[in-house]
Amino acid sequence: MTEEHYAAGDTAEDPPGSHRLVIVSNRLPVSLRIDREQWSARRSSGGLAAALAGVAGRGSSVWVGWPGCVVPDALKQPVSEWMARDDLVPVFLSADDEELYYHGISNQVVWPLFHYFADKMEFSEAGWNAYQDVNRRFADQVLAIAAPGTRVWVHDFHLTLVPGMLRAARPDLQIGCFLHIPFPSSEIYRTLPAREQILEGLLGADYLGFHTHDYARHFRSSCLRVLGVESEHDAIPFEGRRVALGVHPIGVDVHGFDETLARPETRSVFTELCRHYAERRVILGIERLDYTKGVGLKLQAFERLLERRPDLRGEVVLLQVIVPSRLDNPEYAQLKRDLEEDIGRVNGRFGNPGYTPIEYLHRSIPPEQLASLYRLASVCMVTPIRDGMNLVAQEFELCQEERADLDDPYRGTLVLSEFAGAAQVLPRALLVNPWDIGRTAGVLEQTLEMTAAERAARGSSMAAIVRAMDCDSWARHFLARMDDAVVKSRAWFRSTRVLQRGEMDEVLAQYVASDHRILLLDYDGTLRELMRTPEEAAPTEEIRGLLTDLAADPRNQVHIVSGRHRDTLAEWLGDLPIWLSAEHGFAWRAPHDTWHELERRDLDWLPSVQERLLDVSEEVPGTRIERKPTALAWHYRMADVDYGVWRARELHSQLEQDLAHLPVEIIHGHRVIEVRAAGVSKGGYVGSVLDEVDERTFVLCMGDDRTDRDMYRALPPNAISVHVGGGDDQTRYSIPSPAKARAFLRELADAGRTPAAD
Ligand code: GDG
Repeated sequence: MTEEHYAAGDTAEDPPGSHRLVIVSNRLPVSLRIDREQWSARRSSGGLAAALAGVAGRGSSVWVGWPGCVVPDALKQPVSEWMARDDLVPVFLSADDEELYYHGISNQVVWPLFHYFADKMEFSEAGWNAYQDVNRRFADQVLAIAAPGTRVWVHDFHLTLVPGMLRAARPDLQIGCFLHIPFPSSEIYRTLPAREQILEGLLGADYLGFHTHDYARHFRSSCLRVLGVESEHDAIPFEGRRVALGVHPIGVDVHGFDETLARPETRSVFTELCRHYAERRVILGIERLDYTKGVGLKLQAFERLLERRPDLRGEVVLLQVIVPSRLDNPEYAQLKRDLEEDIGRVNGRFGNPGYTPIEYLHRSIPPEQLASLYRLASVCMVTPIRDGMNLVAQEFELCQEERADLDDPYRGTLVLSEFAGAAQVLPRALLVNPWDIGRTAGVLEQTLEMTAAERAARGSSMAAIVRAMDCDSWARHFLARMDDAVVKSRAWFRSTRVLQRGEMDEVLAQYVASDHRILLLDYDGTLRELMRTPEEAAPTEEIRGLLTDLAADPRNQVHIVSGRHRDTLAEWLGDLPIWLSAEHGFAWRAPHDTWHELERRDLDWLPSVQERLLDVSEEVPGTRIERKPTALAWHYRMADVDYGVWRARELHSQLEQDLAHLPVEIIHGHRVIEVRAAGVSKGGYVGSVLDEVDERTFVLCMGDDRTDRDMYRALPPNAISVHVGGGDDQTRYSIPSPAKARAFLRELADAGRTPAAD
């Protein structure tokens, strides 16, 4: 067994925050160009590069990413060396990688699905293999350079598997991950073929950041519905770690925009634009060519405005900039054609010599022009169908700031889709549902007629927000919260008492040294994962082999101590040389022997409770009753996860009240509520097994739910008790999952066989 089985996360001794930072994103902040044997690179400004400039101090951080083009083998080494001077570490992708990992999965599966365009998802096995492979290469590159305890910050949807890969290889790393796009509702998310892998990949992080609370909430509910992992509002316990969640709406490069606006070139561009549009009011649209951006709906709303208000024809212009993007994808090329057709239609209907209602640019514009247009526009229309944040909305408010003067008749307003993350940080924008064309047109009318005082009040408050939440403070806050999360996670990890390698070695030494060992093992949730139906949890060959090997050692007595019906245990495990205790200790048998029972109890209550539970199972789909000689169990593991928990809590408290006078005990276990005859418990069985043992006997007891606490209470002080899964502090140690519990037992079985044991 390897270290990771036990030591998931607590090995770095250095305090968080004192390490180099490794930034990992699909693209490096430079674009490389190769021309025969020559190469050149252009630094990207704005975006992530600007956000991280403050935290990624020179020499104290490195950036791992794709340089943006295929680099011939002969140039890889010199390019790497050349980039290393700027703390950049390239991950080289082939043309096939670009096609499959980047276009295939990132852009044609994750991007559409996470923006709620499930019908555009095009999943392929080949694409998924490439996505995993490229994520692995990014992770390997990080592993090659990260010193112990390094902080690693992974960005975005291209690299969702990287946190998990890093965690598996290096529990010491402090891993943060930020998703720049929305996280969709679990109803959408669960259509993704690789849904488990992506969640598990992201859950490799110590700290996971989203733009809005909604996205974090959707992530939690996907973890619950897809992985069955329950969470708190700010954290998800996963495989013995605590993955913290944070909400960090990204901001814009305030400093960069201030500088651009102050430049003389920008001022002259602005003056020229003012002169050109002196007679007209400009409604501005700036977006990358993408179906998520809702440009088609925006054009319709503008068309509706001109239909309704002939007086505005000739007076307002929609200036729409569409930045070329992904044009090698036929869908994007088609989108471009569709938009151009719409633009042609509107211009044909309402244009005149000297007046073109929609002015359209299909290209990127220089920063001076961008800032000047933001400053000039009377309205900025940002109406995406879905958008993680949308920086254009914030940039517009920032550049309008100097128009705070009430007398300025041009102070612009922001019309913003409620489906952009930006709507949550700019609540004083005029929020619209972009699908509602009529109302969006109405809001445009309203904004064109709004008083200067109202425009100024709305604008100033939003500009102040944008200034305060700039991208530099976003990065600093993220890292500061990530440091806190690592500290908390480590404290939590210690409190979970997850069995560490050193402790495991002590347990092994005691086991090997003992001539008499008693192993008391619960079955469901301990040896075997909880399955959707109780029947599906039949023992695997691995489990049967494990129990056989443990029982083969004459020094061992192996007991399965379960709440299951005796017939099930006999059918599944009756042929093995082990003891079986069924029905929570009511029935038991020695290896290959007949069953013994406790004295019959007062069971008059059984029929009425059964009726009661039957009523509830008829009402709650996916629940069922299991009848045992002295108990009744209501199982809800197949019910809807949320609804099942809700009804179970209600049932539990009602039964406690109504059955208080009867000789019963009510136990809420793992997705089961059990009503059983009082005085029957696993503790009674364990007590009788341990009646005559002395302190030299090695006693190991493993369980996973509350019914197992009765066993722990009956143990002698030197016994080794182990809780499997999260959330119980009644045992000496814990192990995160049944798979790891089996690995632990396998190590015992194998150690018992080594010559040292003889
Ligand atoms: C993803 C998420 C999230 C645009 N045209 C020109 C130009 N731009 C600049 C804008 C702005 C940026 O590009 C676009 O940012 P967005 O936020 O609108 O959108 P995505 O690129 O889709 O980004 C998004 C973002 O990540 C950050 O987390 O907000 O939701 O999808 O800064 O100014 N810049 C120049 N010329 C142009 O023509 N110079």
